[in-house]
Amino acid sequence: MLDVKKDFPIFNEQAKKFVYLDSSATTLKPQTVIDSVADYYSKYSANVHRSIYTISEKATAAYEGSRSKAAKLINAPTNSIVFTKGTTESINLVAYAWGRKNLRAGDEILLTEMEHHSNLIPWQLCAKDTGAILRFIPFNDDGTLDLSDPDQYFNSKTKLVSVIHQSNVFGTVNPVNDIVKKAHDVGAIALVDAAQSVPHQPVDITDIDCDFLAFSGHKMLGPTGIGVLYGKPELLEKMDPFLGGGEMIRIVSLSDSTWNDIPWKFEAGTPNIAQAIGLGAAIDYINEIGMDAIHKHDQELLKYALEKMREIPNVTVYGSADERGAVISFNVENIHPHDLSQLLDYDGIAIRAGHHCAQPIMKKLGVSATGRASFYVYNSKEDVDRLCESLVKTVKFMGG
Ligand code: 7TS
Repeated sequence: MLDVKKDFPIFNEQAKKFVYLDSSATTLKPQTVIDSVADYYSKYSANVHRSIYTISEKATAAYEGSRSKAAKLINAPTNSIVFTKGTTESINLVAYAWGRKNLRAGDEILLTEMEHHSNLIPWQLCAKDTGAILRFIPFNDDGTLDLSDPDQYFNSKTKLVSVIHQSNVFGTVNPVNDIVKKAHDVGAIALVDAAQSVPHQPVDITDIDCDFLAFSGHKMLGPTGIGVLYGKPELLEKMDPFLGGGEMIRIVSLSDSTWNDIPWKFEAGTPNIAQAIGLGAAIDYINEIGMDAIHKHDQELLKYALEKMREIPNVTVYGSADERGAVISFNVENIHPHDLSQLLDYDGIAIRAGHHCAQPIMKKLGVSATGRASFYVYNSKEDVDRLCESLVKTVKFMGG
């Protein structure tokens, strides 16, 4: 098991022993990431790509260095990495810059029933504007996708397939390689929402062969306000810009303009420089531990937690896919997850309670909300023990 709590200053700040189990929402930040952001602001806080003086060149080099690190992490060419605000903005970028241009009335957009709202609402808006039709691959009781009859979903009308790689509710790791292949077989393009997978397992875009892939820096130890859209360069080249403004142009006249090369064509205005630099430091930190070691650590914790939680009476765990990440959604009989979360907080344990931005999943499960514990590099088996002790106490308190 990894032992890296000492790298995360938040654990020193907390008065009582703090157990953080909400990494699917956002992760804690190691000192190296915090230092890299503070360093930029205190030592070279210039704008990027526009000035020829020392600290500006240093800022540009650090910003572009982070792009190379993000590219390497998913085995992509550097010019295929567009910096965005996060996964949500990455998907919206595709829905506006690719979707509005390429989708027509009657075309089908294929999603799954287990999407995060950020991979659902942009396509609802796009469907309204274009007349395209939304279709959904359903999920089974165990939280896996029902791909038993793929021809029902993949057909000549399918133009875009957009799927969540790892569910933020069930933890299920979906078979994205197969899904992308099926999309390509019917001539559709494929987007993978990798917000929950890139931080937790090796992801190689040459293996998945997706056309677009989106993830967020803050879910992988980096700052908020920075995310990535990977796009196949030939697709990015053909797309019009998403936002217009400074730096995304080449030549501007009063009536017309031409565009910068990719990826800068999609980065209008002053970007989130400090955040991008912080993401680079987060990737360095992850690489130092090693993604395989992170995945192994997560899996060991997940197995331990699942075994212990399933033994607690009156606790229902949702989802039981064979291949899954370290996130567990659950409910305790007769107690609302919000109340449960508050009771756990009295014991210094932070879980998420709510619909997890996946209301259609809640509806299908027949619940309004669930509790959710999610794990990352700084969690230990002791954290799981603390969660389970607190759950047992709560169940007893509720008369279970
Ligand atoms: N896609 C998935 C699979 C997610 O889990 C999230 C955030 C997003 C997209 C959106 O990412 P953002 O960085 O643009 O906000 N998921 C969660 C969660 O599970 N709890 O809080 C945020």
